[in-house]
Amino acid sequence: MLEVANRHAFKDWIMADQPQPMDDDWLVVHPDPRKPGFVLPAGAVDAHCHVFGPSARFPYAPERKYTPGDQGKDKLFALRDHLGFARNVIVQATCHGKDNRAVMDACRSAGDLARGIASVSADIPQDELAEMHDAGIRGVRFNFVRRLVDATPPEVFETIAAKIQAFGWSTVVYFEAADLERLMPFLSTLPGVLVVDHMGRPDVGKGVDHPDFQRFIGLMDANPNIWTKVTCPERLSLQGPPYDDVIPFAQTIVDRFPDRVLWGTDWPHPNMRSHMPDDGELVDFIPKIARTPEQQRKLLVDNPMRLYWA
Ligand code: 0GY
Repeated sequence: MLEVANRHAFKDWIMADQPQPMDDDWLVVHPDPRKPGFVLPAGAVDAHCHVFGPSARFPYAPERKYTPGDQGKDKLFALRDHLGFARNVIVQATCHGKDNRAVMDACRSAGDLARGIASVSADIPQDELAEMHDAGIRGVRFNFVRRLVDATPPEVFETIAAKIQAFGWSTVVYFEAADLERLMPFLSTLPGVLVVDHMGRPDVGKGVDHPDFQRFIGLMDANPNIWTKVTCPERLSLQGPPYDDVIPFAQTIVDRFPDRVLWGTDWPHPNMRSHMPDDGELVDFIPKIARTPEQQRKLLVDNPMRLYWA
Protein backbone atom coordinates (compact mmCIF):
# COMPACT_ATOMS: atom_id res chain seq x y z
CA MET A 1 0.00 0.00 0.00
CA LEU A 2 2.72 2.37 1.05
CA GLU A 3 4.56 1.61 -2.12
CA VAL A 4 1.56 2.56 -4.26
CA ALA A 5 0.95 5.69 -2.19
CA ASN A 6 4.58 6.72 -2.60
CA ARG A 7 4.40 6.18 -6.30
CA HIS A 8 1.34 8.39 -6.63
CA ALA A 9 2.92 11.07 -4.49
CA PHE A 10 5.96 10.99 -6.70
CA LYS A 11 3.89 11.24 -9.87
CA ASP A 12 1.93 14.19 -8.49
CA TRP A 13 5.18 15.89 -7.64
CA ILE A 14 6.95 15.32 -10.92
CA MET A 15 3.86 16.29 -12.94
CA ALA A 16 3.18 19.47 -10.99
CA ASP A 17 3.59 22.53 -13.18
CA GLN A 18 5.09 20.35 -15.89
CA PRO A 19 6.80 22.93 -18.08
CA GLN A 20 6.86 22.54 -21.82
CA PRO A 21 10.24 22.85 -23.48
CA MET A 22 10.32 26.03 -25.43
CA ASP A 23 11.92 24.14 -28.30
CA ASP A 24 8.91 22.23 -29.53
CA ASP A 25 10.72 19.33 -31.21
CA TRP A 26 11.80 17.54 -28.07
CA LEU A 27 10.07 16.06 -25.11
CA VAL A 28 9.41 16.78 -21.45
CA VAL A 29 10.62 14.34 -18.80
CA HIS A 30 8.92 10.99 -18.33
CA PRO A 31 5.80 11.69 -16.23
CA ASP A 32 5.80 8.48 -14.23
CA PRO A 33 9.17 6.72 -14.01
CA ARG A 34 8.77 3.24 -12.59
CA LYS A 35 10.35 2.04 -9.37
CA PRO A 36 13.32 -0.02 -10.60
CA GLY A 37 13.36 -3.77 -10.06
CA PHE A 38 17.14 -3.58 -9.61
CA VAL A 39 17.95 -2.54 -6.06
CA LEU A 40 20.86 -0.13 -6.17
CA PRO A 41 23.72 -0.76 -3.73
CA ALA A 42 23.75 1.46 -0.64
CA GLY A 43 25.38 4.80 -1.40
CA ALA A 44 24.85 4.62 -5.19
CA VAL A 45 25.70 7.77 -7.17
CA ASP A 46 23.83 9.09 -10.21
CA ALA A 47 27.00 10.53 -11.74
CA HIS A 48 25.52 12.22 -14.81
CA CYS A 49 22.43 14.37 -14.46
CA HIS A 50 21.50 18.01 -14.97
CA VAL A 51 19.31 20.80 -13.63
CA PHE A 52 17.46 23.20 -15.92
CA GLY A 53 16.78 26.52 -14.25
CA PRO A 54 14.28 27.41 -13.01
CA SER A 55 14.85 30.09 -15.62
CA ALA A 56 13.20 32.88 -13.58
CA ARG A 57 16.08 32.52 -11.13
CA PHE A 58 18.78 31.02 -13.33
CA PRO A 59 18.18 32.26 -16.90
CA TYR A 60 19.30 30.15 -19.86
CA ALA A 61 22.39 31.36 -21.69
CA PRO A 62 21.94 33.62 -24.74
CA GLU A 63 24.34 31.38 -26.72
CA ARG A 64 22.38 28.14 -26.00
CA LYS A 65 21.48 25.78 -28.84
CA TYR A 66 18.24 24.57 -27.27
CA THR A 67 15.79 25.86 -24.70
CA PRO A 68 14.50 23.34 -22.18
CA GLY A 69 11.51 23.48 -19.85
CA ASP A 70 12.54 24.12 -16.25
CA GLN A 71 13.54 21.02 -14.25
CA GLY A 72 15.10 22.23 -11.04
CA LYS A 73 16.92 20.71 -8.10
CA ASP A 74 13.81 19.68 -6.13
CA LYS A 75 12.65 17.41 -8.94
CA LEU A 76 16.14 15.99 -9.33
CA PHE A 77 16.35 15.17 -5.63
CA ALA A 78 12.84 13.63 -5.69
CA LEU A 79 13.93 11.40 -8.59
CA ARG A 80 17.13 10.48 -6.71
CA ASP A 81 15.06 9.25 -3.77
CA HIS A 82 12.47 7.53 -5.95
CA LEU A 83 15.09 5.52 -7.84
CA GLY A 84 17.13 4.69 -4.72
CA PHE A 85 20.26 6.76 -5.35
CA ALA A 86 22.11 8.40 -2.47
CA ARG A 87 24.02 11.07 -4.37
CA ASN A 88 24.18 13.06 -7.61
CA VAL A 89 26.91 14.48 -9.78
CA ILE A 90 25.23 17.40 -11.55
CA VAL A 91 26.81 18.30 -14.86
CA GLN A 92 26.49 21.82 -16.24
CA ALA A 93 24.18 21.60 -19.27
CA THR A 94 25.04 23.64 -22.34
CA CYS A 95 21.76 25.58 -22.14
CA HIS A 96 23.24 27.34 -19.09
CA GLY A 97 26.47 28.24 -20.89
CA LYS A 98 29.19 29.23 -18.42
CA ASP A 99 26.78 30.48 -15.78
CA ASN A 100 27.08 27.71 -13.19
CA ARG A 101 24.77 29.20 -10.57
CA ALA A 102 21.99 26.60 -10.97
CA VAL A 103 24.42 23.70 -10.47
CA MET A 104 26.17 25.42 -7.55
CA ASP A 105 22.86 26.22 -5.90
CA ALA A 106 21.73 22.60 -6.28
CA CYS A 107 25.02 21.33 -4.83
CA ARG A 108 24.81 23.68 -1.87
CA SER A 109 21.21 22.59 -1.20
CA ALA A 110 22.16 18.92 -1.29
CA GLY A 111 24.98 19.37 1.20
CA ASP A 112 27.37 16.45 0.90
CA LEU A 113 24.94 14.55 -1.34
CA ALA A 114 25.84 16.30 -4.61
CA ARG A 115 28.90 17.36 -6.53
CA GLY A 116 28.98 19.50 -9.66
CA ILE A 117 30.83 19.73 -12.96
CA ALA A 118 31.12 23.29 -14.34
CA SER A 119 31.77 24.99 -17.65
CA VAL A 120 34.21 27.88 -17.33
CA SER A 121 36.18 30.38 -19.41
CA ALA A 122 39.97 30.45 -19.57
CA ASP A 123 40.10 33.79 -17.76
CA ILE A 124 38.24 32.59 -14.68
CA PRO A 125 40.02 33.89 -11.56
CA GLN A 126 41.37 31.41 -9.01
CA ASP A 127 39.13 32.84 -6.28
CA GLU A 128 36.04 32.01 -8.37
CA LEU A 129 37.30 28.46 -8.77
CA ALA A 130 37.81 28.34 -5.00
CA GLU A 131 34.23 29.52 -4.44
CA MET A 132 33.01 26.83 -6.84
CA HIS A 133 35.02 24.22 -4.96
CA ASP A 134 33.38 25.30 -1.70
CA ALA A 135 29.97 24.90 -3.34
CA GLY A 136 30.80 21.32 -4.39
CA ILE A 137 32.18 21.68 -7.93
CA ARG A 138 34.81 19.01 -8.60
CA GLY A 139 35.43 19.25 -12.33
CA VAL A 140 34.96 21.03 -15.62
CA ARG A 141 33.39 19.86 -18.86
CA PHE A 142 35.00 20.27 -22.28
CA ASN A 143 32.39 19.90 -25.01
CA PHE A 144 33.32 19.11 -28.61
CA VAL A 145 29.80 18.32 -29.86
CA ARG A 146 29.12 20.99 -32.44
CA ARG A 147 25.31 20.78 -32.31
CA LEU A 148 25.59 21.83 -28.63
CA VAL A 149 28.35 24.43 -28.51
CA ASP A 150 30.45 26.69 -30.72
CA ALA A 151 34.02 25.47 -31.22
CA THR A 152 36.55 26.28 -28.49
CA PRO A 153 40.25 26.75 -29.37
CA PRO A 154 42.45 24.04 -27.79
CA GLU A 155 44.55 26.59 -25.93
CA VAL A 156 41.46 27.66 -24.00
CA PHE A 157 40.97 24.10 -22.78
CA GLU A 158 44.69 23.82 -21.98
CA THR A 159 44.59 26.97 -19.84
CA ILE A 160 41.53 25.76 -17.94
CA ALA A 161 43.03 22.29 -17.46
CA ALA A 162 46.16 23.84 -15.96
CA LYS A 163 44.13 26.09 -13.61
CA ILE A 164 41.98 23.34 -12.13
CA GLN A 165 44.92 21.15 -11.14
CA ALA A 166 45.37 23.22 -7.97
CA PHE A 167 41.93 22.01 -6.86
CA GLY A 168 42.43 18.35 -7.78
CA TRP A 169 39.48 18.46 -10.18
CA SER A 170 38.92 16.15 -13.11
CA THR A 171 37.60 16.93 -16.60
CA VAL A 172 34.54 15.56 -18.37
CA VAL A 173 34.89 15.40 -22.16
CA TYR A 174 32.01 15.08 -24.59
CA PHE A 175 32.60 14.16 -28.23
CA GLU A 176 31.23 11.80 -30.87
CA ALA A 177 32.99 8.63 -32.05
CA ALA A 178 33.87 9.99 -35.48
CA ASP A 179 35.87 12.82 -33.86
CA LEU A 180 38.02 10.64 -31.60
CA GLU A 181 40.81 10.02 -34.08
CA ARG A 182 41.44 13.76 -34.46
CA LEU A 183 40.98 14.44 -30.75
CA MET A 184 43.19 11.67 -29.37
CA PRO A 185 46.55 13.48 -29.52
CA PHE A 186 45.04 16.51 -27.81
CA LEU A 187 43.28 14.52 -25.09
CA SER A 188 46.54 12.71 -24.34
CA THR A 189 48.20 16.02 -23.45
CA LEU A 190 45.58 17.06 -20.87
CA PRO A 191 46.55 16.60 -17.20
CA GLY A 192 44.48 14.77 -14.58
CA VAL A 193 41.60 12.35 -14.93
CA LEU A 194 39.44 12.68 -18.08
CA VAL A 195 35.94 11.22 -17.95
CA VAL A 196 34.51 10.59 -21.42
CA ASP A 197 30.74 11.02 -21.67
CA HIS A 198 28.61 8.15 -22.95
CA MET A 199 31.47 5.82 -24.01
CA GLY A 200 32.54 8.33 -26.66
CA ARG A 201 29.13 7.94 -28.34
CA PRO A 202 29.81 4.83 -30.46
CA ASP A 203 27.72 4.13 -33.53
CA VAL A 204 26.16 0.93 -32.19
CA GLY A 205 25.09 -0.08 -35.68
CA LYS A 206 28.75 -0.75 -36.48
CA GLY A 207 29.34 -3.32 -33.71
CA VAL A 208 31.95 -3.53 -30.98
CA ASP A 209 34.66 -4.75 -33.36
CA HIS A 210 34.48 -1.66 -35.55
CA PRO A 211 37.74 0.38 -35.58
CA ASP A 212 35.96 3.42 -34.09
CA PHE A 213 34.97 1.59 -30.89
CA GLN A 214 38.25 -0.33 -30.79
CA ARG A 215 40.06 3.03 -31.01
CA PHE A 216 38.25 4.13 -27.89
CA ILE A 217 39.11 0.88 -26.08
CA GLY A 218 42.72 1.36 -27.20
CA LEU A 219 42.74 4.88 -25.79
CA MET A 220 41.55 3.62 -22.39
CA ASP A 221 44.06 0.77 -22.53
CA ALA A 222 46.90 3.18 -23.25
CA ASN A 223 45.94 5.90 -20.78
CA PRO A 224 45.02 4.97 -17.19
CA ASN A 225 43.79 8.54 -16.60
CA ILE A 226 40.87 8.04 -18.97
CA TRP A 227 37.57 7.00 -17.43
CA THR A 228 34.17 6.79 -19.08
CA LYS A 229 30.47 6.93 -18.29
CA VAL A 230 28.62 3.84 -19.51
CA THR A 231 25.57 6.01 -19.90
CA CYS A 232 22.83 7.01 -22.32
CA PRO A 233 21.69 3.77 -23.94
CA GLU A 234 18.60 5.80 -24.87
CA ARG A 235 20.74 8.13 -27.01
CA LEU A 236 22.94 5.44 -28.53
CA SER A 237 20.35 2.76 -29.25
CA LEU A 238 19.06 2.33 -32.79
CA GLN A 239 16.38 -0.07 -31.56
CA GLY A 240 14.91 1.92 -28.65
CA PRO A 241 13.90 0.45 -25.28
CA PRO A 242 15.07 -1.88 -23.75
CA TYR A 243 18.26 -0.79 -25.55
CA ASP A 244 19.66 -4.29 -26.09
CA ASP A 245 21.87 -3.12 -28.95
CA VAL A 246 23.90 -1.00 -26.50
CA ILE A 247 24.60 -3.84 -24.04
CA PRO A 248 27.72 -5.30 -25.74
CA PHE A 249 29.41 -1.89 -25.82
CA ALA A 250 28.83 -1.08 -22.15
CA GLN A 251 29.55 -4.67 -21.06
CA THR A 252 32.88 -4.65 -22.89
CA ILE A 253 33.95 -1.48 -21.11
CA VAL A 254 32.76 -2.51 -17.65
CA ASP A 255 34.47 -5.92 -17.96
CA ARG A 256 37.74 -4.38 -19.10
CA PHE A 257 37.89 -1.20 -17.00
CA PRO A 258 35.82 -1.88 -13.86
CA ASP A 259 37.70 0.74 -11.85
CA ARG A 260 37.28 3.57 -14.37
CA VAL A 261 33.56 3.58 -15.13
CA LEU A 262 30.67 5.74 -13.89
CA TRP A 263 26.92 5.57 -14.43
CA GLY A 264 24.18 8.19 -14.51
CA THR A 265 20.60 8.77 -15.62
CA ASP A 266 21.20 11.89 -17.75
CA TRP A 267 17.90 13.23 -16.37
CA PRO A 268 16.19 15.46 -17.58
CA HIS A 269 17.47 14.08 -20.88
CA PRO A 270 18.22 17.18 -22.96
CA ASN A 271 17.50 17.01 -26.67
CA MET A 272 15.76 13.64 -26.66
CA ARG A 273 13.59 13.68 -29.74
CA SER A 274 12.85 9.99 -30.38
CA HIS A 275 11.33 9.07 -27.00
CA MET A 276 11.63 10.09 -23.37
CA PRO A 277 13.21 7.29 -21.34
CA ASP A 278 11.74 5.92 -18.14
CA ASP A 279 14.49 6.48 -15.56
CA GLY A 280 13.41 3.36 -13.67
CA GLU A 281 13.94 1.35 -16.85
CA LEU A 282 17.38 2.93 -17.23
CA VAL A 283 18.29 1.74 -13.72
CA ASP A 284 17.14 -1.75 -14.67
CA PHE A 285 19.63 -1.61 -17.54
CA ILE A 286 22.54 -1.51 -15.05
CA PRO A 287 22.69 -5.23 -14.15
CA LYS A 288 22.76 -6.07 -17.86
CA ILE A 289 26.03 -4.20 -18.29
CA ALA A 290 27.61 -4.65 -14.83
CA ARG A 291 26.81 -8.26 -14.16
CA THR A 292 28.39 -8.98 -10.79
CA PRO A 293 27.77 -7.31 -7.42
CA GLU A 294 31.43 -6.31 -7.39
CA GLN A 295 31.19 -4.57 -10.78
CA GLN A 296 27.99 -2.86 -9.67
CA ARG A 297 29.55 -1.62 -6.44
CA LYS A 298 32.56 -0.21 -8.27
CA LEU A 299 30.43 1.43 -10.99
CA LEU A 300 27.86 2.96 -8.68
CA VAL A 301 29.67 3.61 -5.40
CA ASP A 302 33.44 3.09 -5.22
CA ASN A 303 34.44 4.83 -8.46
CA PRO A 304 32.32 7.99 -8.17
CA MET A 305 33.14 8.32 -4.48
CA ARG A 306 36.87 8.05 -5.21
CA LEU A 307 36.70 10.61 -8.01
CA TYR A 308 34.28 13.17 -6.59
CA TRP A 309 34.11 12.75 -2.81
CA ALA A 310 37.71 11.88 -1.83
C1 0GY B 1 23.92 14.94 -22.23
C2 0GY B 1 23.76 15.04 -23.67
C3 0GY B 1 23.39 16.10 -24.41
C4 0GY B 1 23.29 17.45 -23.94
C5 0GY B 1 24.09 18.03 -23.05
O1 0GY B 1 24.86 19.82 -21.83
C6 0GY B 1 24.06 19.45 -22.69
O2 0GY B 1 23.28 20.20 -23.24
O3 0GY B 1 25.02 17.34 -22.41
C7 0GY B 1 23.10 15.84 -25.82
O4 0GY B 1 22.34 16.61 -26.43
O5 0GY B 1 23.63 14.84 -26.36
O6 0GY B 1 24.84 14.31 -21.78
O7 0GY B 1 23.14 15.53 -21.51
